Amino acid sequence: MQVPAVCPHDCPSVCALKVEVKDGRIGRVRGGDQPYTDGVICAKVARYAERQHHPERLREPLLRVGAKGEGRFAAISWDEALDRLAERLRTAVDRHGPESVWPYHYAGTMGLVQRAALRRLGHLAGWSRQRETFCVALSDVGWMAGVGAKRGVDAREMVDSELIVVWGGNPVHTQVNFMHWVQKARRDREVPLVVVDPYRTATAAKADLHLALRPGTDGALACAVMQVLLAEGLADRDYLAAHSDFSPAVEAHLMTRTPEWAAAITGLPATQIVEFARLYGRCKRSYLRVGYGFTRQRNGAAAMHAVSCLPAVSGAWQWPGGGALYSNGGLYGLDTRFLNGLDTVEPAARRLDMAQIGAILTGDAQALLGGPAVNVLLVQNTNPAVVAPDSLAVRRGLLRDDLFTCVHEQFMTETAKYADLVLPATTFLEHDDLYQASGHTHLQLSRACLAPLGECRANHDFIASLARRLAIDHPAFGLTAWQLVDRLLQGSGREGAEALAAAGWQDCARPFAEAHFLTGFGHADGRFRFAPDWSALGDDHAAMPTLPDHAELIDPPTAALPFRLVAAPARHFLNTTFTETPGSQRAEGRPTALIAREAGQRLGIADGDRVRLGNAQASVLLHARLVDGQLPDTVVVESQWPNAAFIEGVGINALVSARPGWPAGAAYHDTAIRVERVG
Ligand SMILES: Nc1nc2c(c(=O)[nH]1)N[C@H]1C(S)=C(S)[C@@H](COP(=O)(O)OP(=O)(O)OC[C@H]3O[C@@H](n4cnc5c(=O)[nH]c(N)nc54)[C@H](O)[C@@H]3O)O[C@H]1N2
Ligand SMILES: Nc1nc2c(c(=O)[nH]1)N[C@H]1C(S)=C(S)[C@@H](COP(=O)(O)OP(=O)(O)OC[C@H]3O[C@@H](n4cnc5c(=O)[nH]c(N)nc54)[C@H](O)[C@@H]3O)O[C@H]1N2
Ligand code: SF4
Ligand SMILES: [Mo]
Repeated sequence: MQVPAVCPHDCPSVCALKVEVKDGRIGRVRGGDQPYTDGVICAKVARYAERQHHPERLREPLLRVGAKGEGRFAAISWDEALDRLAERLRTAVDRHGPESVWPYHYAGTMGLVQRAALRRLGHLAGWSRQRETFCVALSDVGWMAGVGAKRGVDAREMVDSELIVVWGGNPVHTQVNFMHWVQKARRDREVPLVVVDPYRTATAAKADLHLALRPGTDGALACAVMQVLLAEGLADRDYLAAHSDFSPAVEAHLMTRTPEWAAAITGLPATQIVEFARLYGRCKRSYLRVGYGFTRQRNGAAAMHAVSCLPAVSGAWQWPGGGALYSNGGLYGLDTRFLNGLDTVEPAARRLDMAQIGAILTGDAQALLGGPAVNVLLVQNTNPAVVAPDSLAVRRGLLRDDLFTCVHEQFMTETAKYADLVLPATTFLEHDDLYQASGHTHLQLSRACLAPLGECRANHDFIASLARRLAIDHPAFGLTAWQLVDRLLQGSGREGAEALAAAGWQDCARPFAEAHFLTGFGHADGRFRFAPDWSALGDDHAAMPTLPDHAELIDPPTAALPFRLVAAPARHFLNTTFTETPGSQRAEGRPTALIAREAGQRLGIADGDRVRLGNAQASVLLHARLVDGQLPDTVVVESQWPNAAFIEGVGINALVSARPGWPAGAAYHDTAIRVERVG
């Protein structure tokens, strides 16, 4: 039997799936018929049977019996687990106050109901809140600064585009359906593909033009492109006057940002910048796919704003196949207050920065915002021992004797290994949920097609039973996930769950004029902003450029740390999800530092040598591969491998500092390092 489902993982594609189900097991997973998915999915989810039926799936609650982090546990019942957890929570709240409990959650499943489970309870209990800084904190701010609304042009429009630009993202790895639509656009026509990325990614390898710039310099490149457009008559001045705040002051500023100026910052030849600018200016129907990667820099918000100015200068927004897409996250307009437990309370608790979990758990007063130490950490949907910056500090924190950690997981992740209590979680094939997408425009429902494995519980079910133990009352805890989906849809003025299930999906794409912002950008005056109001987006914005620019906020290379590290996503993992499946492990090989051939030769490094990457925070030992297509001072490690996969058990995020970009947000690809050959 083939049943429909939706991929729950944190990927812009949010694919519709068709899953073969027989006798309680799944076979091959294929792409569904939903128009954007169009039958195409990635290899790692096609072989989801490996993950779903993995012998190491967690099946029962586990209580730590060994030392912290040692990984020795004994099975206990759910009743005992919930009793112990509730008791520990009550003690923490009595002794240290509700803010000593930190619910810590991220994007293991993107399903709206299951993802919000821990947040829902945390808000109602008055526990510490979480500032969500792993992924979109910098990119959102940069996009909102100019465009003012979190949506963009439908990628399916690329069949009308004259030019496709992928800026600071690697969709061959991170969003395979986007490449499917690129291929459709290029099948019968010569549509050039330009990729802006510090290394020759699998996406860049397909490009007609690859701009391999220095990480953290995208603002400079964007400004120089605008300079050429303005200087060479390729700007659309009528469009600028009608739809933006463009002014003589903006123009005078941009005229100083010449290709030669940008060449010195980006490391790109000025001639290549001019070549790209002319191509962009001449192809009016240019589609700009803006990635997240280039915003994982301390100047990420400024860089995003500068790049988002391009289709306003060229006027590309007006044309079919023209404009830009960063995320459609703001398209769906769902009212999530009830879902998040925010309909009855206005939580006043402090908001801890999730990326600073290392500093927070090790007692840094500033990171704790002057409040109490964290005494109970409740983890769901995330693996901070690997994915968070400064991972050695995270590990030190998790080892604290006085900290009680409970992890709700599908697998014994490195975070779970440090826990006192590990609870087994269902997969998306075992629970119901509703999905919206950042990379397309469809709302989709997914229903359980398998019984929960062993004693696994869905996020919502576990949290609802914990709420009952804690006597925290809210109508959400009395509803099933399906009923919550129904309530969410109807509470947002839509038809209910049954209707959506019958339809298969709902396409929420806006009509052309609205999707292209011809009826107005997201600001009150309807105009795109070259001069952003940063004060509306964060505090202490003095370091932010008042006009599109390169901001010197990055971790700069020095004589001692002359290289810049990009810790980019791997193709066959999804963050750390799939690091447990044999197919993905085989396809990825081992943690590898991609070093520019020229630099490697200078340092006497050969393919397969062991190299040590280091900075003031840590050092990481792994194997090297010499590559072409990146600047000599760029080093790339595709990850996120478990820490244990590295030669000394110290993973790549040990090198990444938790110092945030402005106004908040982890800077995963912004790290100055040294490189040493170990042999
Ligand atoms: N296979 C796979 N798919 C994934 C993920 C995964 O880990 N693996 N992760 C998922 C998640 S959570 C997310 S948020 C998305 C992310 O998807 P993307 O938008 O692709 O963003 P990133 O993954 O952060 O980075 C991708 C690219 O950014 C480049 N980059 C880094 N710094 C710079 C810079 O300064 N300038 C420029 N121009 N480029 C830079 C990197 O070299 C890398 O090629 O993908 C999702 N999909
Ligand atoms: N070096 C480096 N580090 C990065 C990044 C990078 O590009 N480079 N990217 C960053 C980004 S963009 C992000 S979004 C974060 C992602 O960080 P995370 O959100 O932590 O992503 P994962 O590592 O995939 O961990 C998700 C966990 O949730 C579990 N899970 C899945 N479904 C469910 C469920 O239904 N219930 C429960 N209880 N658990 C479930 C999975 O088994 C998995 O262990 O990583 C960040 N870290
Ligand atoms: S991980 Fe992304 S590309 Fe793969 S099936 Fe899921 S949504 Fe689609
Ligand atoms: Mo992410």
